[in-house]
Amino acid sequence: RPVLVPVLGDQLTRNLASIRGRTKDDTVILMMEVWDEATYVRHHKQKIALIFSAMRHFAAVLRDAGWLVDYVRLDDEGNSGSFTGEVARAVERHDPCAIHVVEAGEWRVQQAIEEWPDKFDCEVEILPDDRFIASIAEFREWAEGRDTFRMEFFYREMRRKTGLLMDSDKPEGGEWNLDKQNRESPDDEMDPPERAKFEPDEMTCDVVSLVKDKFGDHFGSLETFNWPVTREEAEEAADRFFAERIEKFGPYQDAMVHGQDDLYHSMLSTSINLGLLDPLDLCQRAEKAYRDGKAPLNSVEGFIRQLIGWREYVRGFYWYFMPGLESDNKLNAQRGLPEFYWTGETDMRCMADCIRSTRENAHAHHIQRLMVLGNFALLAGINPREVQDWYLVVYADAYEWVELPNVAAMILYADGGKLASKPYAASGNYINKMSDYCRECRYSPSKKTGEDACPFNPLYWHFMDRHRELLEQNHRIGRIYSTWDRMDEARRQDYLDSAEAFLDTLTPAAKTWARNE
Ligand code: FAD
Ligand code: DLZ
Ligand code: SF4
Repeated sequence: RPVLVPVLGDQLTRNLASIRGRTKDDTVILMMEVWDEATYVRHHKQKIALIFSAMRHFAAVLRDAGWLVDYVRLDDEGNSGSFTGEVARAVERHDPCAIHVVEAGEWRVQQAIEEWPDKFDCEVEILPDDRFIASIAEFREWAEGRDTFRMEFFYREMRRKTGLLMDSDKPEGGEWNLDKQNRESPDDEMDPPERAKFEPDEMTCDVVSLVKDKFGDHFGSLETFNWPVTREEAEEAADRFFAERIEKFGPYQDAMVHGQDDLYHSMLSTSINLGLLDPLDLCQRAEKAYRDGKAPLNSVEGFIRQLIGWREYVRGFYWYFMPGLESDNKLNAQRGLPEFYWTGETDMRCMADCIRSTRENAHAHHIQRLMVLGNFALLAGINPREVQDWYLVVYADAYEWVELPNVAAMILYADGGKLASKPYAASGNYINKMSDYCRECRYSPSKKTGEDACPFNPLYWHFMDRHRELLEQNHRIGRIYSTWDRMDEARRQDYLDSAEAFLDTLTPAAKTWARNE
């Protein structure tokens, strides 16, 4: 009797704990395209196409290497539509002596897996996902007993654990975090080379047709699909990043330019999250670029911090605070998500460009997600559930374990400050400094109130005013209230009225954009 090894759509590596060490003659690998996963939110069309195509390519690689892969396609007859239903059918087919599965990335799926031992008449072993540097238990140990959970301290632990950028027990260059050097505004020096793009092959074209047929009314375009779908392609994308863009990754990390969607970012998150690339290996390659004199320390430290700092930290944070994180709403934000998040039809040039990139590429870079799209949702008081759904739908790299902490805790402060020491609230001034968006915007970032004022300006003060009780006590933001109090009453009222007038123009989106009824 074989061992059945279910491999989920974001576990696409031969180094997976459940595959590694197994022999081919007593193993059946099960991969499942299931309706439940494809529709629990109405994912961007490119996201579904990417996951199905990467799954099919991975299955082909395993088969070529001699593994027995039982692959269930979405439109196969009898497909039950769920992971548990498909494992049940596979148990019937193969009569396994055991099921070995790596823990799921997401709470929802893990809950289902934890029921398998009671459901199936064989041993079920759930293995830790050791593609992460810190295990869930390790994060828990670090977090227990703390009331604030700053990424910075966790990151230092990860630097020590991995030995990345260490000079014996000290950080390379003397400082742990060089973020201060990574805030250049866009300028004429910028000339980012194009990232590696991949023409869909026959297998991807088949999947694209399937997605058009079954999910044609989901958000986003498919025509622009060019993601890496195999390990080889993902490695090529990484090679190009290390050869051509890492040097300037750091300085321009927070810059935004209209119509330029990648800049110096790696664009590797989809491949890393699927399992096509190993994050530790990428960090070691980044460090090598620094040691070989090919990239400056601020770029390399910045890249490594995103991966062994932020990425590991949000994953630990997710599992530490689930369930519960998904329903936190400390700021009691109740407004519906505006329709323009789906259509891009807004005069706010920054928002329109970030939404265009999101629609065309199923991607927007970090500062667009944080300081444009996220900042707006925070200031306008959009309810966290709708914002969470939006981010989960629209990005090809979105899985709840990484999306939810970034949305609920980082941008919306819905957790009341467990993750961030203060809300990331900013007026139009920040976007004007870090981008070229404002130059041709119908609004003016220097106008504070009135119809032509950048909406971020009055919204900023409206936000500060309505959350005064909570935020005034925060030593990192509390001082802002002395500026507010120094304004005369009429000026303050002007800000509040302008914000209200703008908020009144927002049309809430139909909920059916994100979830099937
Ligand atoms: P780069 O800028 O090249 O960064 C390198 C890598 O660092 C990324 O590939 C990613 O793996 C990692 N990374 C960077 N920042 C973060 C972060 N804050 N959290 C976790 N990993 C990080 N990333 C996702 O992978 N999936 C998501 O669903 C997701 N949702 C986000 C939602 C919001 C509101 C915000 C502010 C950020 C979100 N991020 C998410 C993080 C980040 O925006 C993306 O990882 C990044 O834009 C991907 O592009 P890149 O590969 O070019 O990243
Ligand atoms: C996101 C996604 C989609 C759209 N479809 C599938 C699928 O049909 N089969 C599958 O194995 N995985 C899919 N995924 C990714 C899963 O949602 C992901 O593996 C879990 O979220 C991990 O907990
Ligand atoms: Fe965005 Fe305001 Fe600048 Fe327009 S003026 S692009 S709305 S920040």
